[in-house]
Amino acid sequence: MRVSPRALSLSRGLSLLLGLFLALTLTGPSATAEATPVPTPVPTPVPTSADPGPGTDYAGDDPFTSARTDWWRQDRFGMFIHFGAYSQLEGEYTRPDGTVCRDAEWIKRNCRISTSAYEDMARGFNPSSFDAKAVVQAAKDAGQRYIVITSKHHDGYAMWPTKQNTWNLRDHSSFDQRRDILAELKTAADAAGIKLGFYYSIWDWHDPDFADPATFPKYRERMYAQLKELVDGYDPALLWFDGEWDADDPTNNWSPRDGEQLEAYLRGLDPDLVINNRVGKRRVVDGDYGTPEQEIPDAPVDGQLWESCMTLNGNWGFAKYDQNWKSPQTLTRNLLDIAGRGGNYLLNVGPDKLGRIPQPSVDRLRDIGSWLRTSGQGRAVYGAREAGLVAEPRWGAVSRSGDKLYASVADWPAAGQPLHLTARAPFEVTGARVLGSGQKVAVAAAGDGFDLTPSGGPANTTASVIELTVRPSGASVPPGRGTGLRQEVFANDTFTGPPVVTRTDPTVNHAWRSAGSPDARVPADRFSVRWTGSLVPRHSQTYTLTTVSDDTVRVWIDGKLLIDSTTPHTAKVDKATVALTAGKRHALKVEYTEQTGEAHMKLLWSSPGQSQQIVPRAQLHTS
Ligand code: H79
Repeated sequence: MRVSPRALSLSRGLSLLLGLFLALTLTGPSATAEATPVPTPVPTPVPTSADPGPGTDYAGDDPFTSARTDWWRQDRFGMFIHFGAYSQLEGEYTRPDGTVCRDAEWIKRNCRISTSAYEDMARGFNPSSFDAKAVVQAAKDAGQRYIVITSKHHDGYAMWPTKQNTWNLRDHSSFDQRRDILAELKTAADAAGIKLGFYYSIWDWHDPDFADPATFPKYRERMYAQLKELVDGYDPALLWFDGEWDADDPTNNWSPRDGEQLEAYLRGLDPDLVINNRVGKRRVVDGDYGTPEQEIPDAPVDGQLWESCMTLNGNWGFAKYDQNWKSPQTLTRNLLDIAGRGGNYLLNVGPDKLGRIPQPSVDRLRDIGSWLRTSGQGRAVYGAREAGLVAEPRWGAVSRSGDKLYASVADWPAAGQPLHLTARAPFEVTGARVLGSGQKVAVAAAGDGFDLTPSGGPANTTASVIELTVRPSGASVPPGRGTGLRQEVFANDTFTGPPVVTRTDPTVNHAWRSAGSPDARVPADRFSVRWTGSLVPRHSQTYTLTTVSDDTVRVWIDGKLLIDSTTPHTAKVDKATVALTAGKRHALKVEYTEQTGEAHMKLLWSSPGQSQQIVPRAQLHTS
């Protein structure tokens, strides 16, 4: 079954413009023209000497607030699927001498299986029981709202009928050649209203051209062509890169520059794509979001959206020996902790060699979904964000959605004992109830916040949700009518002489990266930028100002130097807190310098009542 190319959308106009721009600027005279040693080479324009040059700014919309990432920020919970040629071994490789070596998706490398032996093994791969509807149903039952499946893992084996080589599920397997599991999954996911994304490993153990810098451009050409096949053929909502790290055997030379070009190429193909940070070098400036793996950050992450990917047992790919399953309670509480810190949870399943999700996985997913569906408890997750107004308690997790706080209580108190919440800004509580229970919750101001004292026992043994209706009590004003800051750009890194450019800059949100700069008249290296004007907050609260900069930054509020990060650095996050007054014009000055290498400068803010975001134009004034 084939998926028809994406329908025209409003964003296509922009896409076409950007595509044209990239075609003009990225395919220079040194573009690779050599034929590739693959069966059916498809000519694809590939940027090789991508130097868009001075005046280029790669910064897109702000992922924290953009319409593009909106679904991803609301959905919170996704299914990761690790499925590939390695699944055929189900985690165990019997060596010629009869000894057994165990691993999952890394089995080729970690068990030192020769390429020919691995290829022989893959010829028997026949996931005839792969049932896209059942997979999507398992995700639905779990309450997962997006799916990310491995289209190609480190072993290089493509799970769709790629035209770039024969190392794929159609051409190198025992599987029904008429079937295309990614297309089947796309159809089933669309029918269920679930977003579909593709994992794609940059590191490739199979492609002979990967490791040698002299042949890498040929690999990259095939990689770009494969990604174009995926984007054009299956219209994924998201691309999840991996294998961007420095490594040997085979040597991985993936560079920030490679990431810069790939991200630009993909956004040219489809400006709506959500892309993880491993498209580059996993830095705060790469892609749309950070990707902690097998861990949960202990607080909201500064400067970027984030998603924790984790396994249900101890492996990503199917491993028949691994029965080390996490409990449904742990998994659900992980989701609540993550939601309360403003992150997403991408929870993995590894189908067996026939393509079936293991029953222990299905059972656990259903348990999580059952919790989410019970008594509206899912409101603590979907569309919710970090609590902001309160500190994270020891007894559970707290998230916020509109005027509600959802306190998910893992450790229910003994009868008559209070649960304490520490307030990070003044607010009133106008209502409190336990979802799925008729009991009362007494709310009393206590110490640095509130005591909540429920009248009965827990509504749920995994976590009981106390829904609080809150009203921030500090002063606040409606959105402003600012137009941005006054920006002066200097063609030197010392703010010397008259600025080359003076203009109003709507937001401080720039990614000039390695070849770009603020203006065609400003070189890519050695420039400086000063922003001046004022900042008008909407709430009287303590704000956190956060900068993401490369190479240096200083920020003053009301003449006071708050961020002083003048030792030249690569992409770095700095932050400072400052009490601001609603509606007041606070003088703001930002000084940024770029010496050599990449150039980035973003200014974000957050407060107990305001999620992290690029300081919006409406709150910035030129004077
Ligand atoms: O796809 C799943 C894993 O197979 C993959 N990412 C998730 C989503 C993954 N690959 N590696 N890791 C996770 C862990 C990191 C391994 C490394 Fe290394 C050890 C990186 C650095 C030291 C291997 C040896 C790679 C470089 C040196």
